[in-house]
Amino acid sequence: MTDDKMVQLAVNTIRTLSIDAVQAAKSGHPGTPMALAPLVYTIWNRAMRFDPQDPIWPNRDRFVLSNGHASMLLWSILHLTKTQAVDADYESLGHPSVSLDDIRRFRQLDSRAPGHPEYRWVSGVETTTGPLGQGVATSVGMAIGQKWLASRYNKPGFPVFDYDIYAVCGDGCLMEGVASEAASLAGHLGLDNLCWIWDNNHITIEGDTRITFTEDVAARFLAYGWNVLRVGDANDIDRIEHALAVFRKTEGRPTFIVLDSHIGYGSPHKQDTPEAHGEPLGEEEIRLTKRAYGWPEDAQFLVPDGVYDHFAAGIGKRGATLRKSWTALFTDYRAKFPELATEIDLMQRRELPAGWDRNLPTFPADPKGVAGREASGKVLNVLAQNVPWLLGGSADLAPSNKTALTYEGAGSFQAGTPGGKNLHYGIREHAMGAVVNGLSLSKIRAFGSTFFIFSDYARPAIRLSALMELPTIFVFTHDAMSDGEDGPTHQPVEHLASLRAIPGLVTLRPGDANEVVEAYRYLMPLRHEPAVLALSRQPLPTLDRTRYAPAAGVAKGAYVLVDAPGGKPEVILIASGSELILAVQAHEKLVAEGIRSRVVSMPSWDIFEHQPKEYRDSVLPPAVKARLAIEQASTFGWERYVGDAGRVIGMKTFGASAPLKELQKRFGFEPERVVATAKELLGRK
Ligand SMILES: Cc1ncc(C[n+]2csc(CCOP(=O)(O)OP(=O)(O)O)c2C)c(N)n1
Ligand SMILES: [Mg+2]
Repeated sequence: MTDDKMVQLAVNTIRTLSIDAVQAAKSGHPGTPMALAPLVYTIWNRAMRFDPQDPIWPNRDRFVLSNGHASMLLWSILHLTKTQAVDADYESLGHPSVSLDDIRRFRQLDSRAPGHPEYRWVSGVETTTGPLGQGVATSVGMAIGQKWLASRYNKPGFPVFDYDIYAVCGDGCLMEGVASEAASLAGHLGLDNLCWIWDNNHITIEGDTRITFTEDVAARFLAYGWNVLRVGDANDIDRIEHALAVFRKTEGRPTFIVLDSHIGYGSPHKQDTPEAHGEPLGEEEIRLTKRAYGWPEDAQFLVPDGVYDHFAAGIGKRGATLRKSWTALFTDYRAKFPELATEIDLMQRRELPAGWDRNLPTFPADPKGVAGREASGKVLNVLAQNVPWLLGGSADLAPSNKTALTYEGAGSFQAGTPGGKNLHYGIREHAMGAVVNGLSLSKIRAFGSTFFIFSDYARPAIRLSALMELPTIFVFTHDAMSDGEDGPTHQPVEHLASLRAIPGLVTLRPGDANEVVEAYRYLMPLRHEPAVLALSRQPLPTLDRTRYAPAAGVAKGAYVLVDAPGGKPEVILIASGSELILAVQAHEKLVAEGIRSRVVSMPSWDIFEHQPKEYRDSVLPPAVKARLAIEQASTFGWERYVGDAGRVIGMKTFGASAPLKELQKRFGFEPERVVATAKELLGRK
């Protein structure tokens, strides 16, 4: 068989596996895999530096399928290249990541060929995609990550990190705002290790893109500062290969390849129609399409002789050679730069260096106190010096969020200074969320920051962090009504409830400066959970920990801060963040009146829920029904802790524009109201 014929056979294997899997599942997206099989073939078999034997080799090129609905492209290529499975501890499992049986069971429970690419579930998937635009935006984080890693770890003669990032996207991805934010940032940063390939097929679900998407996309990317290339025929493998080669030679700017394609390529009745996008072709159409490919019409899930060998001789051989020479290089590197090599090892396993928490501040008791954001800034500056690969920044609010790393040598990440640890995301919260994910996928400990209210603008990416089990960090300040005069557009209400509702996300709202320290101490060692910090803008009194329980209780999510004299509380006040001091003040008054009150500091529902029942019952004894929660946020969900007999002082409306003191009065966040409500609960006047 000539080489050309073999290539066609390999490409058509990707196509027909995709067609058959979607048909068997009676759901899925056949048209885009049919069109993009030659692209994926070319990237993987001709360009990518990836070893299927070791899909987590640190210097591998990354492949992102941002149009995640075309997941059969990934399942086909992972299967045909015999990419191996690894487990959550990064150990190789000795079997393929995606078997032919998984593909036969596409979209079925427990199959390693799920509906959309899922990081952690399928080895070889670099990031979870499906929400359009997220994949390409995340790829920008990966590209920033590679630049930073190269800057810190590469040494003359030791290009330990020199990988590239390829991301494929559709019309949908490029209509989404998150992709525009990310493309703008990538252009600004001149990320020449990043290549996006746009599947320009003019088709989305509702029809031709003439009805929605008529701008000059290429001109837009030129304006962003990208190098823009065009391949006019998605079946022209040589042209695709050439464009990819141009990308690798391009310096100082990212590359955008416009690839003109035909959705459902080869299907006599469905090519170029939206019907090819998201439904099985149907048995008769499949026969006709296979005939058009010169494929046996009745064969299903067929991998013809020679196809596996063809990939083994391409990406398999190239990848193995590259990885072996990298491993040898890294052995020499380890001998010459043992400390840096150890950092790389630790990072790969998401572990922390020894002494990561040394010099963390302790804040002395102080009635005037310290703002949550101030304490956070101090902690971040210590941690970033202890953990070289902790880096991040804000969406243009660093002076307010107090996230700037100000110590000598921290530096600013820019095109010319890729070793800087201060990232400037610009006013691009959604892309920031995705970039933080991309950095975390690169094993960097990354954080992003903005006002808590604008967490909404990053929420889809935060949700993906949790779904991917990434240890990202989001530092959100101005967590309640404290920026008073800015008014209700800037005052978060439902945000805590909405973030607490994301499975696996740890949301923390510390009540004083020492709780901020303990919050970081808790979240830093996390390896598989993202964390959100909700921090105050205004100073919060620093509690006297000789009178009150130690702030280390934060690690349990909630703890008894101060109890009724002699224990046996009759009423429990539960508070987080800025309302903790309110609970303490009310408690003192109640105790002075002979009422046995207890204050529970509850910075994190999520962490508390993971404690054993005995602990939870010791903090919130089931017998004590008089419970009052106080939080400057939506009351939504607090019933679970205060119960039917309890009450919540919280927000049922939006806030208002006024000085904080007046807002506290208007919305009832005053000790007198807490005292009165507690007494009501106890039936006392
Ligand atoms: C954020 C988001 N919105 C909507 C969808 C639903 N959706 C999936 S594919 C698709 C159309 C995408 O069109 P295009 O990217 O051109 O893909 P093609 O059909 O060309 O493969 C839509 C609307 C989604 N997955 N993510
Ligand atoms: Mg399209």
